[in-house]
Amino acid sequence: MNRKILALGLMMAAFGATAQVSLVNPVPQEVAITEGAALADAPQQWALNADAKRLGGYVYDALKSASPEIVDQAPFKVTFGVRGDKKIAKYKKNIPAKPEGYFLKVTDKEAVIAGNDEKGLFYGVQTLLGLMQNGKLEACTITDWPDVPFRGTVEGFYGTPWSHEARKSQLEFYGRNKMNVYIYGPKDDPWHRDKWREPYPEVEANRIGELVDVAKKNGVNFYWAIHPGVDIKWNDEDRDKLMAKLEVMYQLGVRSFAVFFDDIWGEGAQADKQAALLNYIDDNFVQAKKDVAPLILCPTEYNKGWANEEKGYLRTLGKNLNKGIEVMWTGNSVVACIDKPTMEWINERIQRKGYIWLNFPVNDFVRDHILMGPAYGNGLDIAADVSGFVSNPMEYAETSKISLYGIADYCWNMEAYDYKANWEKSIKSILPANSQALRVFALYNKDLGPNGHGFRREEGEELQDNAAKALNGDQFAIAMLNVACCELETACDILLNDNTNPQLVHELRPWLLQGKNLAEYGKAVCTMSMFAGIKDNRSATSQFLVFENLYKQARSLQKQMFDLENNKAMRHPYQIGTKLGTKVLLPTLNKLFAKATETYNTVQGKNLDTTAEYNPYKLTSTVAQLALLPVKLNGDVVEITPALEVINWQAGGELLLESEKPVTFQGMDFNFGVNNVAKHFTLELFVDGAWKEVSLLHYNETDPVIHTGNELGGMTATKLRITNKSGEEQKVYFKSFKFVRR
Ligand code: LOG
Repeated sequence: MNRKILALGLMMAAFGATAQVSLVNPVPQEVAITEGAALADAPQQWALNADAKRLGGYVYDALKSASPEIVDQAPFKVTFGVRGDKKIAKYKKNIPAKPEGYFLKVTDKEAVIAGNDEKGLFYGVQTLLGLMQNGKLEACTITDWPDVPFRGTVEGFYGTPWSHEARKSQLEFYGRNKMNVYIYGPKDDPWHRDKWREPYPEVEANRIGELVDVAKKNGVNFYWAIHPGVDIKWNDEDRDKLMAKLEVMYQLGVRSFAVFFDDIWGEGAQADKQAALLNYIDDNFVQAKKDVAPLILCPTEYNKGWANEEKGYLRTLGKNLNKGIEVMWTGNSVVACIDKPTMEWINERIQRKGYIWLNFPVNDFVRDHILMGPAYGNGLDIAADVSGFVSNPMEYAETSKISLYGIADYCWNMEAYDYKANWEKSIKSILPANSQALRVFALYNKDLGPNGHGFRREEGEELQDNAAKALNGDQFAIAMLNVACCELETACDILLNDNTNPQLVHELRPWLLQGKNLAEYGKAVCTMSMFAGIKDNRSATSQFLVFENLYKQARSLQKQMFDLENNKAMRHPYQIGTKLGTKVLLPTLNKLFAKATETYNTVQGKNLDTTAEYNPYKLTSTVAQLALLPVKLNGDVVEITPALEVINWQAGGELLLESEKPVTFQGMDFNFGVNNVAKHFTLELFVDGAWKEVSLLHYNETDPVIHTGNELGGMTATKLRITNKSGEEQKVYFKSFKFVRR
């Protein structure tokens, strides 16, 4: 076991859960609890003691805005400074010589915070505040520094960008949890991507200026990212436009920049051109200004799965890019945990340490799920192999904090990272007033469900045992599943009425309502399971809670869940569904439903329908990126979940959709995000044992939507396939696919 963890382990053993230091996030590197010193009430008043030059600036503000009153003669003295300051001169040797490091000493009479640099001092202040979270304080010394130099988030998802308020709240959260990077790059901010050449309108511009200020106050570097690759021309005109836009952003106060080339192909995707542009910005802007942070590049081949070794895109970047420029990396695939081998692989190619863009807890490819689980699975041994580590969160900013709390801890003190302990702490810190309810609810919102990236998370392990036994008819296990459903319902109701974190409740609301449906469904199914095989001796008139009524109730709840998923006001416009408990609870309940109904049918000689969740459609594809996309049913509309990245559809590659029963078609359209692409694909329906081609067309030259010819209406088939018949690879998006059945 590592020395640091051991030290912490002993300390925890001695002081149990009350150890004040266990409240601090991220877990500090080195902690010593002063022996024999008991817990004291945290002082209500502080006397500040520092060199004159420290009595101003963001660290001073952070100290002043903390709850203790600042009183000159207060008995509790807080001495603070940065290496070299007179007031902390005698602690010089205690300060770790590491960027952003600090030394903190707490006794019953005073606290000393000595930063290796100003940021270190800021983090020392955060630790002191963290230590006093529940009104107590105990004597200890802490020596602390971050493992990863750049830690934070990239607002880089598709979907509704975060609100201004949400961003400010994030920046404060990063400050408290010692994250120092926020990269602004929401895909659906027009001035980031589609209108990258144009300046922001005044209102938006002012907001960015304000965010820069809030970031500074919280020790966060605000990076603004530009995404020019969709339509950039590699000429002087576009280069100058890009430089002009950066200059406008500089005037707003931005001092850190990133350039993104993800999810594009063609002209914009050339490594040598990208490197030349980045170098130009570096030489003529970053170096010239002198107060601008090193540039960050998000490459087009940003994960190993997409790296084309023959064409050598990544090696060209590695060779050509100026040394100081950072290169982002999402790992072995778009959505992946990061490990040592992937770092070794990429670092060798880009000739620098990769800057991690972790696609978690982002849910833009599984918008029917909200993700409240822990951040786990990344190697605990990669601190020295990464130059930075940022997480791409969900459009649900407040809910994302649950996982981000873990990212902060992981990046700060990797080897000591305990994701389970961190998650428990996180839940408590995000909703202290109703943390138990939040915890219960979050248990059912961890996994992503089946998805195009095949990325899954643990969920429902605590139910596994009872779930298996319940399916074997164990009555106690069924009762325990029933208890779990009661708990879920109670948690949903409590949270729906929570007024301590309205933003969180607002984000969770569709899932809370669905959680209540799921819980009620579970209760009905568990009761059905109890009644299925027994004889009810009550007189007929007093029997209402009998199997068949419970069966009707369960059916009704299945429908209510479905209706809620398709409720226009509630569903995400882009991807249907509001799902939870999909890993263990819901599938177990569906199996129990079928089983209880079968038992009842056998015992009573009835013929009730036993299917719980029915999806008669199956998708398969020889195009790897399409093979895992879920198919969704919405009344008579059948949709394939969209993909967000560039699809490399190989020559002859096909997408096959099969139905259990023959389908009579009313209409169909799909969108591959490219004009005039219909001619490269064929659509065929399997009718009466043979494939029949259906014509494809665009209504006009500038509309990427592909429509089918009139002959489709009324055709009946059991399967359909779309094939790339062009003889060469087609690069397309998979923005939508749907058909309507009669
Ligand atoms: C995008 C990102 C998106 C994420 C997850 C990168 C570098 N780019 O497939 O904007 O949020 O995957 O869907 C991406 O990850 N493309």
